[in-house]
Amino acid sequence: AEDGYDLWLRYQPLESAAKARVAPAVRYFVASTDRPIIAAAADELKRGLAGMIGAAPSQREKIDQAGGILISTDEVAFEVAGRPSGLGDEGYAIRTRNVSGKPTIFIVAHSDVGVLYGVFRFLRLLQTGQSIDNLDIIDAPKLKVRVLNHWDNLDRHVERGYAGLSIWDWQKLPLHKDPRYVDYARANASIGINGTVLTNVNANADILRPDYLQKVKALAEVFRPYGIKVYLTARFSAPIELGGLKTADPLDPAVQAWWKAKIDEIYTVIPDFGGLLVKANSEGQPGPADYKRTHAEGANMMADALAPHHGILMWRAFVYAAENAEDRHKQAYTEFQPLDGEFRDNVLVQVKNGAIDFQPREPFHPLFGAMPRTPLMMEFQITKEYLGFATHLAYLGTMWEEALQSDTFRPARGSTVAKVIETPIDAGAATGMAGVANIGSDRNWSGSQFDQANWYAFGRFAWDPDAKAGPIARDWARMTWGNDPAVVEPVVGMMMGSREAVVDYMTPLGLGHLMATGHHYGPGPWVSDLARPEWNPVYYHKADAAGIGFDRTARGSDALGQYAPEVVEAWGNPETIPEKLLLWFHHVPWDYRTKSGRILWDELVTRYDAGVGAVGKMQADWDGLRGKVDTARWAEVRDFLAIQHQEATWWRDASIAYFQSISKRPLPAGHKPPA
Ligand code: GCW
Repeated sequence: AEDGYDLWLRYQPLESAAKARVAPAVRYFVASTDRPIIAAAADELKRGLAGMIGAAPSQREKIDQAGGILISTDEVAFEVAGRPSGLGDEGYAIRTRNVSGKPTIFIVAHSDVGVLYGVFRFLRLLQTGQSIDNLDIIDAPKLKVRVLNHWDNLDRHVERGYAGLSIWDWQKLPLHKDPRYVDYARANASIGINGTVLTNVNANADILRPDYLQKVKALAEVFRPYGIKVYLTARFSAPIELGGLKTADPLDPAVQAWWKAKIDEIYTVIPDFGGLLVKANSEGQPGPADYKRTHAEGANMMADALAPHHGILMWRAFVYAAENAEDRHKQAYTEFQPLDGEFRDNVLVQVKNGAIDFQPREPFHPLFGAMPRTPLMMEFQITKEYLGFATHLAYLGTMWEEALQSDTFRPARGSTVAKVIETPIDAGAATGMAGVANIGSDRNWSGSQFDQANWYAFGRFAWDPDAKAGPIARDWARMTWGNDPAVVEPVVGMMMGSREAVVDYMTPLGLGHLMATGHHYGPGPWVSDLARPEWNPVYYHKADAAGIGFDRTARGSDALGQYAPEVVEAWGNPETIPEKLLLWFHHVPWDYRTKSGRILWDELVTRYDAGVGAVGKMQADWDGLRGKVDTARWAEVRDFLAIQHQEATWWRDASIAYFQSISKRPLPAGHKPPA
């Protein structure tokens, strides 16, 4: 059905010429399908080829004729495939080799899951219209832990979810396993995701109860053949809520014993359980600070209980406190940086890409590069909490590439955020990336057709943080909308400009956190009456008669001082900071001369106009695809773009009207006031 359910695994029939070329090369396969992961790989191969060339390959005992695909982890296969190196535990090689004169495609890896990834890669070649002659591909993930974070509550409400209820149907588990769980696992494995945290970081301790663990076990069984481990969130006060203890103090022996017993119990039920994710002392969550203990003391207590099982603990650095008057930008660094080197080996500190909160644009988080003795993992938000939920089209690949390619200058020039997270702090240390999922029980999974691209791109960046957003968009567009260049080019063009459009109509020139209160949908730059100062948009833009922007230089909050000296130097001066970050770090006069030659006020208005204009352009591009893609998906995208255009206009007009009441300046020539 043309409803988007199949995601990027649509396996549409190839054109007849391509079909004729490919078919003789993929007539049969050889694989040890008695192993569950290899069986899953073989199933996918059959499904994909049946869809694309109209015939599933048969299975044979050995390579004895032309047109074979050998799927293997065996030494002999490696011998023939030429012993490709650099595969690691999860990488793969795809190579064409002659076996007694018969051209054969080898998909080899050192592990079953590596083979599974290789098969998905092979299918991607066909899906994206590439040749499968003389293959010689080697690929391996650069990060070890590649996980989704579901902010899913046990009542199936998804915090910041815009795609319906949680797909985890706890009431019917463990006896009923929705077939969707398999498709979820396939989609994730196809992009290399190897773990999933099932529950919300604003955790409910009940997930750790024995009855829920049976349900988690059922999900783990579905995911195992796809190389996906389950993880859970742990509420720090669970020893009180579930264990009946008086305290959750991490240094209390009874608390330590409770966690040890609980974690042992989890591993009895789920032997390959991945580990725990904790949000502590942030936005009202309990944590070690309640007992005057540090984040390291809290994390280490749980990490010690996980270590004998090789489990990991992901401890979030997203903290800011109501009683703390320090610039919110600074708080995570202030609390965590001094703890560098104090965390156990199996702890990963999970850091959001920016220091505030998943804004359309933020500078990179100053913790990256600043904790060389602590494994830091990246946290991106796939769900678009601050970027127009599921209706606004915003491809996040460009945003993630921008964050990952930012130079931290720590320890030296070229130490990009990507390098920081890719480089283990010592041999064997963990590395990782987490993405807050945008998945729900909507038929199309993500709430819109184009939001599937963000799930897809997240997997690709978790596999390779040095990947580029453009080629990822192109692969996704081909797999999702077909290989016709008349479709691919406009779709990729729309995607690549889409996030900048959102920045322009919501928070141009380095503004941030101006969304309406609570739900974060639509403009609210005027809001100033919330109890906590750092929840009010006025705290972030600081517009006054003189100008606009948050002075975070040494003259102001000095959040800038948390970055390396090279960054401080470049960004400390309004003339040398990239203009897209200007108002994040500087309070600038309304008549400040910007790069375009316009004064700041005129430039601001021009940016808002550009954002709305870019959405109009996307609408026109999409109209041009009528009849070139299926009607159902086309119409949905058309409608969502209409919503986006209406709301981009709302953002622009409301923001300009509000800021004009402060700047008291005339609208620049060329700006059309609202009708
Ligand atoms: O982005 C903010 C959200 C909260 C979220 C929090 C966090 C899960 O508004 O809904 O809580 O961040 O990341 O912990």
